Amino acid sequence: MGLLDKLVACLRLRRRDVNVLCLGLDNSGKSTIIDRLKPAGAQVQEITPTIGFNVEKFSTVSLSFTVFDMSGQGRYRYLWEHYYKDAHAIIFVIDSADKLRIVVAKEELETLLIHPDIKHRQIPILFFANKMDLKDVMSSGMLTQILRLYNIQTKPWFLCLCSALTGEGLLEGMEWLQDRIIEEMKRK
Ligand code: G3D
Repeated sequence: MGLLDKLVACLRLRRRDVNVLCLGLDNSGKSTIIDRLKPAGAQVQEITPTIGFNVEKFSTVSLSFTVFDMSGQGRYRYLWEHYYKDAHAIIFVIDSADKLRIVVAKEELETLLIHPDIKHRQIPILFFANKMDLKDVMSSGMLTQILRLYNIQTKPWFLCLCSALTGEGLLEGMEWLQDRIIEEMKRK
């Protein structure tokens, strides 16, 4: 048990359980990101492509995350919507180097945003613009334009540049997401 865990136990604070959906096209880096977010000992060396979905669990001081790593392969994307209702937050991963399929990512995002279980909720969406370690990636301005993120006015969202390979940006994004989830819980 780490120091913070002991402190939480001493203060008898209970971590709140939250469900987070990790969405995005196949090959965008969802599994690699989730693997990076897990405690060091739990990291797996070989990451197999997600068939259907995987479930991963990890905790921070105040939240206990269950992350649904949803397969981005076209034939499995229909599964996503079954998990919208119980989700407290969404992580949408973008391959910032994939200029060909960014339009497909935009269409998937649009479908997500108009879904009845998402449309009227203030569910936070963290966009991880992944693979920033590569050359010739799309900038945050470009991604905001192409994905029309400025049209998302009823939900808190954040476009976070990151690299699952180096770990850069992941913590910043997760801190933002955690704060929004806690804010939303307090609001209810
Ligand atoms: P998915 O779960 O969204 O399908 P994966 O994607 O996590 O399986 O990653 C797909 C490929 O992208 C993997 O390469 C992985 O190593 C690579 N990748 C993930 N994140 C990054 C990143 O930030 N930078 C770079 N350069 N590559 C990344 P392979 O070769 O195993 O297919």
